[in-house]
Amino acid sequence: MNRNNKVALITGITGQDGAYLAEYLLKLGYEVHGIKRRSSLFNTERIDHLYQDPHEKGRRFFLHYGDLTDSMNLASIIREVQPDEVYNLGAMSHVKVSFESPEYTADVVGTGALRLLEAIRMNGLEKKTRYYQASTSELFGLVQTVPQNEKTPFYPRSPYACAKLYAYWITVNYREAYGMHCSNGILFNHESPLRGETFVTRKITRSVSRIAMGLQKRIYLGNLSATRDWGHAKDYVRSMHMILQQDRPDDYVVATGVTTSVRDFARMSFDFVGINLSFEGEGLQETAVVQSVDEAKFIKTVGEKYLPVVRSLIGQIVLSVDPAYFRPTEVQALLGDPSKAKKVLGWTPEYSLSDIVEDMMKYDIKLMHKEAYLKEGGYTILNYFE
Ligand code: NDP
Ligand code: GDR
Repeated sequence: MNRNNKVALITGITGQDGAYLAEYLLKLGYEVHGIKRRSSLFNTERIDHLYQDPHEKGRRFFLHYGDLTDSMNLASIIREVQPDEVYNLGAMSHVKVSFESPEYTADVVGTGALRLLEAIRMNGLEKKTRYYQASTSELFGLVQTVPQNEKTPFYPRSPYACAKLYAYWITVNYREAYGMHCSNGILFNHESPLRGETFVTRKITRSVSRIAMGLQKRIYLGNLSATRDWGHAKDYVRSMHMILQQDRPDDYVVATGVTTSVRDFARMSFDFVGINLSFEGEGLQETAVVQSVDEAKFIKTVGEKYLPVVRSLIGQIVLSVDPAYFRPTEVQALLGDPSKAKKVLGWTPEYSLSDIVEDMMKYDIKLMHKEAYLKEGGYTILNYFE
């Protein structure tokens, strides 16, 4: 290993943020180590472009098998890597799923943070290693003030958020008890083409692209009135790095200061391809019907070939509400106040919400062109059992 560079260890490196952060740190000259879980299928698609052949000289990217539920494994990786910076991004990160797997979520998200902090401490690295905890706007839950900043009281609304609450406080506690450089980034929702397919923004941009090409008829969503402060993951991983470069460890809200409803995110995504929607009805009966099509915009973004598809959508319902996607307790509205991050870190987001929609829609349209092409060529997903 080349020890002239700073060394970072990232848990959750195969996820959205892990992939962007790894790429960012490698560009800064870091040696980057990541922990990936063993899985029966490949799970490194987001970081395959960073892979370096183990036989190459000057290699700066390393993956280790591991899991946040396994303290011995974490301790031995920390001992081997001797990281200058640890970014704890690993998590069972889906809020709705956490209601179905609450104990596992608590173990990975809550106790997982403790295991990692202890692994640093027990290896005698508490003065060397800086620790970043991926905290979340979900901590604000049933919001007590608008907008939310570092002083806003927490009120978690899901097993996921309760587990993140423990992780937040154990990070603060290790800072105060052992003088460790431990910080929380309280990041509001951030999205990108690498966002997991079951989070609402990516579900929408994928579905809109599929509907525009006749691959899907309708999208079913849950609470359309929920509002989120959405930023771009690329902007947000920069803030993680900035937080660990401060002389003093601290906690920061990272947000854009703009909030938008799920309904409006869907409207913007359809609008990107020239499909104008009108929302009708209320609550579980709410639907979105295609009102008109801007054909020039559609041709520019999707292609002339699919004009017959989009023309046939006029007057059709393309979005409905399905109660299956509602949560037992919901976080209805989030709006962050990033003043401290702006002032102390000098962080500002570069992407607006329409830039994010554009980035995600362009990516998903390309992806669905591939799917449509394969379908037209008579190819379907390979079936092992044929
Ligand atoms: P993803 O869901 O995309 O990635 C989660 C990562 O954690 C994946 O690499 C996953 O591995 C890994 N992971 C899951 N379980 C374990 C485990 N038991 N042991 C080790 N690793 C595990 O999340 P994001 O990239 O979006 O988010 C990164 C972090 O930031 C998470 O902690 C999330 O809770 C938090 N966060 C995210 C926000 C967002 O808007 N994206 C906002 C605020 C906080 P695998 O690929 O194998 O599943
Ligand atoms: P969130 O993100 O719960 O904020 O957590 P998600 O995209 O799942 O939900 C955002 C809002 O959209 C509503 N919604 C739907 N959500 C999903 N997933 N699917 C649907 O069909 C749907 N319809 C409406 C939800 O009810 C919610 O109000 C994300 C995760 O990345 C967390 O790990 C992170 O901590 C927070 O963001 C900040």
